Amino acid sequence: MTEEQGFHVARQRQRLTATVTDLDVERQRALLVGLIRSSNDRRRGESSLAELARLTDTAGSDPVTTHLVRRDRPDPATFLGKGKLRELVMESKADDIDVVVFDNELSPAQQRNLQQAFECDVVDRVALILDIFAQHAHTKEGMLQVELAQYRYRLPRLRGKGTEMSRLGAGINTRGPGETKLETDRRRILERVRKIERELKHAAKSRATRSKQRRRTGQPVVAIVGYTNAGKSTLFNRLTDAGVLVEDQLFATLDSTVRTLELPHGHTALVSDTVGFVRDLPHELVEAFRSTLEEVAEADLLLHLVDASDEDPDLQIRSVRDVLDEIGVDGIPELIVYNKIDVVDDVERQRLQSLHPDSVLVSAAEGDGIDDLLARITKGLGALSVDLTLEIPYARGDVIAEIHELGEVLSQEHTDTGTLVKARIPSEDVHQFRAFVA
Ligand SMILES: Nc1nc2c(ncn2[C@@H]2O[C@H](COP(=O)(O)OP(=O)(O)OP(=O)(O)O)[C@@H](O)[C@H]2O)c(=O)[nH]1
Ligand SMILES: [Mg+2]
Repeated sequence: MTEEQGFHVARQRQRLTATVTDLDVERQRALLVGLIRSSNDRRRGESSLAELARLTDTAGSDPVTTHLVRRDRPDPATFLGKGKLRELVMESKADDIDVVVFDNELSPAQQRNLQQAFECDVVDRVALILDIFAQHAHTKEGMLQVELAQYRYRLPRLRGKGTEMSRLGAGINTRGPGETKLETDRRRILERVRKIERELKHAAKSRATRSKQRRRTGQPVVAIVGYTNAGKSTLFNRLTDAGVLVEDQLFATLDSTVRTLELPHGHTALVSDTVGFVRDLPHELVEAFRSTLEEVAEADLLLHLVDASDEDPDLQIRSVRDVLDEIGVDGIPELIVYNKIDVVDDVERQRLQSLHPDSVLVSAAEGDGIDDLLARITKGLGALSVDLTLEIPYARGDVIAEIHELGEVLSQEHTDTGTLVKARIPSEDVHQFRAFVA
């Protein structure tokens, strides 16, 4: 080995050790706080805190203790009020806490005051979710969308941060736009925001072109939507052999993937897997991901996947519908699909089915109910028709006759090579004409 090679090996080894040590120190100890207005809200508050603990864990910190605080309304300055704050500060010192995570949204002033009192990082649910998105974004568009959401969230919080922002950190709320970037003045940041918005607009345009091209093939589009961790990617893989990432983590999927779905009797559709939703999904993220989410708005059928083993599946359904409303998804047929029925008993299965009599029960992991689901998708799409442009050779008068029989001819034009026909054809018959798509 030459001296230079030896140097490289040594350097690489050094780098590896550095990475392992970084991982060791990266897991921060977190104290979690949720606020409820009355004792009636206790169950909802507890389940929300349990979800906050999963989010904290996904973000790379250990939820050490959780506190549900009852208060008529948040204190404008400290959120918790003096007494409760003093108590929790003492507890955080005793437990060696590195970060305090609030389940409720904090105002910029509250966050600053709390940070001073706890003498450590204080973040809210929105910042936590933004952080997870920052860690999980892989495509250029995904990263830009997260960066934009982070700027929109942080801009009002920049005031008075000064030196605090310049220290290096490895925890929640320090990823994403580099701290040095955040130290530059608001004008520079706003310039960056505008640049990202332009780039995203550009990306949205090519996405629109792609989806138009797909549409021209006449295949109906099925979008899998649902709460995060419901098993959307598992179902997507089960339906298409796509091999997308499945993890027992929140927001494992951020970028949407589209594949062909083979249905019974030779029919096909396009199916897409996409980002999951969560209750109180930060508005900044919904805005930034609008163009990704708009693909859902163009689907012909929504498979709304619900984790049947969750303690409150109906809350998941409501949260997902709230986000769908926010992005303007309206009037698309929706099929409720309960997943993970392999871990649910008969009584619960019956309860769930009675809540939504038209629902389908499946286990994406085990394969139960998938045939039934495919049949229901076919039925759901059967009622639709699509507009296609077909080029039919002059020798195939039989095909023109078939189009008249099954669908509706919108216009036709004679060219050198054959008849160019614009036709409206029921989705279930489209496969017969695929060879003639112009
Ligand atoms: N028991 C059981 N577990 C399942 C089933 N389907 C998925 N899971 C598990 O649920 C977890 C989440 O699955 P994913 O497919 O990543 O869920 P997702 O909805 O795509 O999640 P995000 O992309 O993070 O929003 C994984 O640990 C899966 O193994 C199922 O039918 N039964
Ligand atoms: Mg996924």
